Amino acid sequence: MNRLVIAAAIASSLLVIPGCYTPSSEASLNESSEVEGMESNHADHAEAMGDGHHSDSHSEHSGEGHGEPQQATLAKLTVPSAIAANQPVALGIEIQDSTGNPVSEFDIVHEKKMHLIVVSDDLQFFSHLHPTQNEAGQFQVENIFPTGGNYTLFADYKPTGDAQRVSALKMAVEGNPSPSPEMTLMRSQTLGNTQVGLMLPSEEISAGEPITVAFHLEDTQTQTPVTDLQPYLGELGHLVIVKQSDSPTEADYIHAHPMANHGPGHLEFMTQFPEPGNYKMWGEFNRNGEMIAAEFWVTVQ
Ligand SMILES: [Cu+2]
Repeated sequence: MNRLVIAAAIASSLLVIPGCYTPSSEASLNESSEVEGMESNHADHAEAMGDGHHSDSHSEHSGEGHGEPQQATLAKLTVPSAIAANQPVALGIEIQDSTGNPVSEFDIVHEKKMHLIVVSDDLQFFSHLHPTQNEAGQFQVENIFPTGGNYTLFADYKPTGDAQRVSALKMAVEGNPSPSPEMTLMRSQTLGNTQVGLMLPSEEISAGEPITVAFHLEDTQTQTPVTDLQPYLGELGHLVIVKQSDSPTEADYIHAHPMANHGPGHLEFMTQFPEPGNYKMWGEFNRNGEMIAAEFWVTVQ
């Protein structure tokens, strides 16, 4: 228990107010801030306890909720002690306040109380989950991890009366990851009957510069823009971006939503990349009930 209190105290000292970037009231952008000169990752606190492993993470204000109180929270991940690839794994996430008490009241954001983005640390695997709360207030969900290796879980949540935040949690799956394919800068991807094209203002992207990331979706049969996009979690699309690193942190995670509709099959997101590096982007769309997640790499100078 002592250790948790210490971790929470560290978290509150790390909780910085980022420069929020909200291009319009219709486009909300939850962007992680940078924690300059400080290690923002507490995943090395992971430990084995009794029936399973626990991993703690402090939270980072994710860019919404101006003027609201800023309480530090701690996310605590509980997973089985041995995790094998290719089988369902029960994940438990408890949010605690700075005194170690569970937080159980959350606001619904984009139709859910918690959004959980799971990526392998080589960014080959991506999954977007919605854990449900049990009676004790803990969030629970199952996931299948396709290969061994290290994974990062970004829990995105908003305690009632407080700011929205992101906590990065760490876990390992037995075995080794498959070799990563080469990073490609392909700008078109075909998923089922949908061709997704990515449009950037330029391939020369500078860190910290607001840019428009556009996706154009065409039906492969008719070669015309798709007209059957349905809202998914209250938006016509979601853009999740994670910076490539040995072990991504909250500061490496960006979640953006599209700006006002720009015509059939065309979606535009405003975002910015906090630092130079390679980033993987997943554009999520709902074509008449069929979920599409198109993935692209970008290099930022
Ligand atoms: Cu979600």
